[in-house]
Amino acid sequence: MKSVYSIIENGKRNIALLLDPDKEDRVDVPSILNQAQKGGIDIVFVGGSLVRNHVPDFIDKVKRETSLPVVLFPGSSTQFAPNADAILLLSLLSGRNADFLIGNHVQVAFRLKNSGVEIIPTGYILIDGGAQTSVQYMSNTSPIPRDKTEIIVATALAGEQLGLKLIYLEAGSGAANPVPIDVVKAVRQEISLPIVVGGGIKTPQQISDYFDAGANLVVLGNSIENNPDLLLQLR
Ligand code: 1GP
Repeated sequence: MKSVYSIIENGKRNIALLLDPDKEDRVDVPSILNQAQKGGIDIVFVGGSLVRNHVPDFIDKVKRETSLPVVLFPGSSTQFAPNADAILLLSLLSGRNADFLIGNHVQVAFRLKNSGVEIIPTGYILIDGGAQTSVQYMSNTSPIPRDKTEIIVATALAGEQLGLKLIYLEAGSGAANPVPIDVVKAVRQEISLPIVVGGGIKTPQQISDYFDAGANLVVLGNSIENNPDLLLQLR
């Protein structure tokens, strides 16, 4: 299998489907994955801010339904799963909470090394999406105000300078206001790393606007859970 990072780095218009293991009872995961596999989705992300269910079991179920790469997008080190194809090793750059910059990483470092899971060091930048998000509350950090473009760009640039491999611009799950297009453009102008955008994205037009602005990967969670037919419009 190609490395997940090379798919993100070389793909110009990739879409990831985010599945929350705790929503298994409410969402028809096999049918969504079946549809995703037919086209439109390139990568499956698995994770959530607070996960009750056993993540490795959920990943096993996902892998039975799809051959798409499965990437862990963890809310904390407790969600580590050695059967993922890759992990976004997130440093929450917008926050000032050491646990989410290095603490969780130390907790899981040996298990991660022994698992052989592909590691994608990711600068995770939370941008105000109009309401308090789970990430914000759980990480005890503040998002960057959405009109502070310079601070967002400087944060992404610092992530690149630290040697991270990916910048993730996040408005928060179900955000009323997704990441502004101009913010993506401004970050694109300043850094050369691949850019991921997620949070509150609902329409094919928004997705295409993000790609035009320079994003490499757009993440969809709630919009597909609530309306799986959206997958048909992504091909
Ligand atoms: C991924 O957290 C987001 O970055 C997912 O957000 O569920 O709103 O698509 P949505």
